[in-house]
Amino acid sequence: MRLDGKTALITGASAGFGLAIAYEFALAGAKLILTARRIEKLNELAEHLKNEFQTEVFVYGLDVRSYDAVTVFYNNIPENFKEIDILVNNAGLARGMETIDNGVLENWEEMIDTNVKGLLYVTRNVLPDMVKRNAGMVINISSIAGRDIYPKGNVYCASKAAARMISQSIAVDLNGTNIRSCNIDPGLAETEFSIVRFRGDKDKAKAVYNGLTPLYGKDIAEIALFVATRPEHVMIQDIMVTPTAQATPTIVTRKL
Ligand code: NDP
Ligand code: 8X3
Repeated sequence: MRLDGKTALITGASAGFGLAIAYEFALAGAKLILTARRIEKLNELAEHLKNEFQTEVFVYGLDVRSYDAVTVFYNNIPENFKEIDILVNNAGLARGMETIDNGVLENWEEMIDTNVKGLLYVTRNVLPDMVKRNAGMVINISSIAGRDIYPKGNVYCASKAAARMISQSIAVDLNGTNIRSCNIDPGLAETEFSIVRFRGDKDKAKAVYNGLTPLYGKDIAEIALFVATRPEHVMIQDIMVTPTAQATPTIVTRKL
C-alpha cells in the first residue's frame, strides 16, 4: 500500500485523525500538504515526518471557515505540491451537547461553518484542478453521527449528514470522470474531539470512552490509506467503522 509520487492535502492535521493520517501517508511515501489553525503543531509534525521518512511537507496555518483564507492558501501552494492527488477533508469538530430547544447559537455556527461550509470551501478550490487533470480522490471524514441521530447530537449530527451527502454528490456529479469519492464514518474515537466538544473539561471528555476500547487515530489512518491505495478503477464510496463495543451511536456496551 504505497503512495510514492502522490500528493495529499490533509485538513485538520494538527491532532487526532488528521495527524495519524499524515503519519500513515508519510510512511507510505506521499508528499504532504498539512493544514490546521495551530501552525506550531503542524511544524512539529512536519519536522518529525521529514526526519523520520524524508517526507516533503508543506504546512499552512488555515482556518477552513473562511472562504477567502482557503482561496489564498490554495493559490499559495508551492508549484511542486500543486497537483493534489488525494484531498482528505478531516477538519471538524463538535461543540456542546444541549437539547435542540436549548441550542447555543455560537456552537451551531461553529459546527456548520467548519464541518459543512469549511469542507465545501476546500473542496470547491481543489476539485476543479482534479477535474482538469481527470484524476484525484476526495476522502471526507464524516461520522456515524451523520447516519443516526443521538440525543443532544442534533446540529453536529446534521452537519455530518451534510458531509455524507457532499461525499455522495462528488461521486454523482463527477461520474464519468476518474475522480473518486469516499465517505468515512467513524464511531467513538479517542482524540481531542471530546476535549474540544466540552471546551477543555478533561473528565467529561474521558467519560465518553469509559469502559470500552475506543477507536484511535491510527485505526482511521489505516483505513484512509487502504482507500487511497486502491487501483484507479476501484472507488470505495462509503465506510462505517466503530469500536467493537459500539453498534450504533446509542447502543454501546461499557464494562465498568
Ligand atoms: P481532533 O479534535 O483531535 O482534531 C480535529 C482537527 O480539526 C484538528 O487538527 C483541528 O486543528 C482541526 N480543525 C478544527 N476546526 C478547524 C478549523 N476551523 N479550521 C481548520 N482546522 C480545524 O478531532 P478528531 O481527529 O476526532 O476529528 C477529526 C474529524 O473526525 C472531525 O471532522 C470529526 O468530526 C470527525 N469524527 C470524529 C470522531 C471521534 O469520535 N473522534 C468520530 C467520527 C468523526 P486546529 O484546532 O489546529 O485548527
Ligand atoms: C463523533 C462520533 O458519536 O461521538 O463523530 O458523535 S460521536
